Amino acid sequence: MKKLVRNTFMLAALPLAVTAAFTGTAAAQNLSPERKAEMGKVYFERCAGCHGMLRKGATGKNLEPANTAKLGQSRLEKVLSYGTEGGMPNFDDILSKKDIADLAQYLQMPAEAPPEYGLKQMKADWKLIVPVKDRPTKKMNNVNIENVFSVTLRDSGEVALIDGDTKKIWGIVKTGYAVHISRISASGRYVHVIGRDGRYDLIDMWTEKPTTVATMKSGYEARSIDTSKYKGFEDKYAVVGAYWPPHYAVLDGETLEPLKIVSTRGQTVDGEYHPEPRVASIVSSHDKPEWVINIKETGMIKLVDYSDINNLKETTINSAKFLHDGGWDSSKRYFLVAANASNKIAAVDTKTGKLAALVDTAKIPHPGRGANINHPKYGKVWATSHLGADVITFIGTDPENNKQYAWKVVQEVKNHGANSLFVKSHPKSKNLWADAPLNPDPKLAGSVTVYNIDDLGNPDPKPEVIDLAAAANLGKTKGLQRVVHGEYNKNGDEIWFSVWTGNKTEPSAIVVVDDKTRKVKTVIKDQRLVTPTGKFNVYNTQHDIY
Ligand code: DHE
Repeated sequence: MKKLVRNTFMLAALPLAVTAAFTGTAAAQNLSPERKAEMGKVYFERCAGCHGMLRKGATGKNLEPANTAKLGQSRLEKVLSYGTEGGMPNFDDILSKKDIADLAQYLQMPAEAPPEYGLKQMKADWKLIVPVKDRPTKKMNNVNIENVFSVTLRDSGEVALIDGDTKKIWGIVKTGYAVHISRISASGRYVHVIGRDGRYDLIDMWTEKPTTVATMKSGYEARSIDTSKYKGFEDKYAVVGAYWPPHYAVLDGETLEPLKIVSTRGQTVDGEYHPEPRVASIVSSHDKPEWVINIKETGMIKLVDYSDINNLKETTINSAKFLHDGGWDSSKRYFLVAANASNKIAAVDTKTGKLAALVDTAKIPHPGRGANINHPKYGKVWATSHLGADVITFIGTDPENNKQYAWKVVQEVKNHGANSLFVKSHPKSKNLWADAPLNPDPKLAGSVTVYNIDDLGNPDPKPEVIDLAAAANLGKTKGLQRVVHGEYNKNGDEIWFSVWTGNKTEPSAIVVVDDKTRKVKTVIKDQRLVTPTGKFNVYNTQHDIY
């Protein structure tokens, strides 16, 4: 086993306790215990996010043996290799034929539950590296930190903090495996980052170089974090949502000391018990001491009042199953979240604490945080693109001034492909951008669509499709060059896209596009930029500008 641990590239990322669960006792069929453990790790890293640790399905289908056995070995191998139009990505560029065949076998075996993880263990794993009293009392660098981008270096387990003014890497910080998102403290001083493996790091930007001042472990798998942003609570608390075990934890915002865990297990909106209701997106209100916490499998949206964490109040709002990602409308009163495998967007009114609407959309909406624009015909709208359809959808968000359009799909325009993940705009921009990084067609995966917002009022708005992978000029790579996640700079006059090769041995890049001319301004290439994916501009993330 030791030899195996050294030889398998992903093993370091996964806690031993999870490894043990993957090597459990279920019938190993034709896989040796070592191979089964390896496939368990591939499943954890590549599949569990969409299909669940227990394989009960969410964004992806249910993969319990009753279903996978029906598909059979050969069909499973095809789906794993080439993906599907329903949003399942292809893996033939990153997994060998043998891995794909063995993973197909693994999927026909029963799933096993990883271990639990409670407050005692969480406290024991927490590390305060630099106590608050030993941190600088003023900013000790000349970097314009409001325009820094925290960039996920997915496969090296790091984030790069890039100076948005000079486009130079200010620092690279070791983190958990495949950091999913970065969020910024209310003060703008700290970057909070959460690894897919549940490791949570707090990075101080007042030091000469970005410095990790605290780290904790939120569970074995996680995707979401935020901080307390309401007046009087700035930087006081942080909250982290875990996929496994399914819970959220409230932490001290400046030290990450774990204070409280709340389980999310329970009934779905249909009244059925679910053992793995994972915490998807979390967002912090600016107008109340409240987090919006979206529970994927149950379809429940929790409004969690953090003003008295010993007597925590939760308002539970029924929406639709498979909640995933979302963002505020431009007024920051309504939170719009994709119930992605239900093909719906739920809009929550955080002022009244009630569901404002459940809006039917095209297949598998995937907004990231979405994009807020002033539509020439429909007024204030919020946009999402889709994993399962080649469209961008606009939903009216202004019930006060445009009641007839509020919470309705007012328009759908074409995206250059399905398998899109993110749309983006900025209040100062006239452009709306969308990617399609998980498209199996290399040309589509490497391109972005951009609409002029003023043109959206015309009967047949014409987008421009730009091949940014070609502009990055990385040459031929084995992995697909997926252009992913647009993020604006603080001024809203540049948009940055990652060119993600999905393979840590190959070069990747960040392409900086001039928003007005739509021409490439700079291509940031550096051998330290390993598989960049998400990018989070400090100012825009701190103030929820998108
Ligand atoms: Fe994400 C956001 C979950 C795959 C890049 N992703 C989110 C959020 C969730 C989520 C719940 C919202 C967090 C929030 O706002 O609090 N993502 C998942 C998955 O479960 C899934 C489908 C599969 C997995 O195994 O993780 C998945 N995500 C991916 C990727 O493969 C991406 C493209 C590359 C990567 O780095 O892993 C990816 N997800 C992102 C990014 C965001 C995100 C960049 C933040 C978008 C934003 O603008 O806020």
